Amino acid sequence: MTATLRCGSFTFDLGRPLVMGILNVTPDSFSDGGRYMDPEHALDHARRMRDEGADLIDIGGESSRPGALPVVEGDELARVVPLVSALAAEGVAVAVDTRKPAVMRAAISAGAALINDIGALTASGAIEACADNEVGVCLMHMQGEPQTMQAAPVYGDVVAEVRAFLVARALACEAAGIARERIVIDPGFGFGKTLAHNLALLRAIPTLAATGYPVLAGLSRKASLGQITGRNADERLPASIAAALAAVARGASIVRVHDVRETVDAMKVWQAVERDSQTLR
Ligand code: 7PJ
Repeated sequence: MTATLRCGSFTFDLGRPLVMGILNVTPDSFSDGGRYMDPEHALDHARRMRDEGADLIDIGGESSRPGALPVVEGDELARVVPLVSALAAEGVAVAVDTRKPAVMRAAISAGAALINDIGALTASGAIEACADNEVGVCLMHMQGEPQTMQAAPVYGDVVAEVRAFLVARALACEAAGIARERIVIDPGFGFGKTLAHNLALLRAIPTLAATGYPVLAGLSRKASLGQITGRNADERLPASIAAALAAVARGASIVRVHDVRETVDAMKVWQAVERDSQTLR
């Protein structure tokens, strides 16, 4: 029997890697800012990712790219909630990328299956917003705040610090009544981390997975891949696929990606080689 992830009305079997498709409805995200501000365009893109095999669609109304400015609550609600309602009504498992308890509550009422918080539910009232219902939660590590986090990230032992933070947050969620099967952890690649920190965390995914919580890896198009390859954000698809494969090969359960079709193909090949060799005919 394999592990499962419960989020809202969905139960995911973690015996194969899940693919989360990114839908940024922000004017300023680093690789696709401004492209999906029109709700019909955003819905089309979400439906395309679903049709391409995304298990979850992650909707974000506040950019968290390095240097990004905060968004006022009303704007974030107006961007995100109508999309959550529309997609949830179509049976899509919707994640909402937010740090604000009011947005969490509205998103959950609109049918969101998972709250994906780059602040790991540290805002006052965030854990409570998620606790008294069945939503899943993704707890991400970040050092500092988006506006300044890439200035000079410093760690003694990056893996130990990130792991300890994530376990502490997960236990705080469990203490508030969020069942273990509803919790995902994420080292937060690029959030207050140098390339060396990101590589150390990627290599340490087995250590993170050993906590028993499923691990989400978000490396798609990120700056570290640009540092390695010398490519701009819109030329980082091969690098992103390599990173996603490196993550699942080390035990990541979910990959958060812009390019769903290509990533799903890569996951299928990996799955066939690694896991399905007995059952394929
Ligand atoms: C992540 C995220 C990530 C989780 C962003 C980007 C920046 N949520 N939201 N993990 N990244 N859980 O997509 O490059 O890595 S926004």
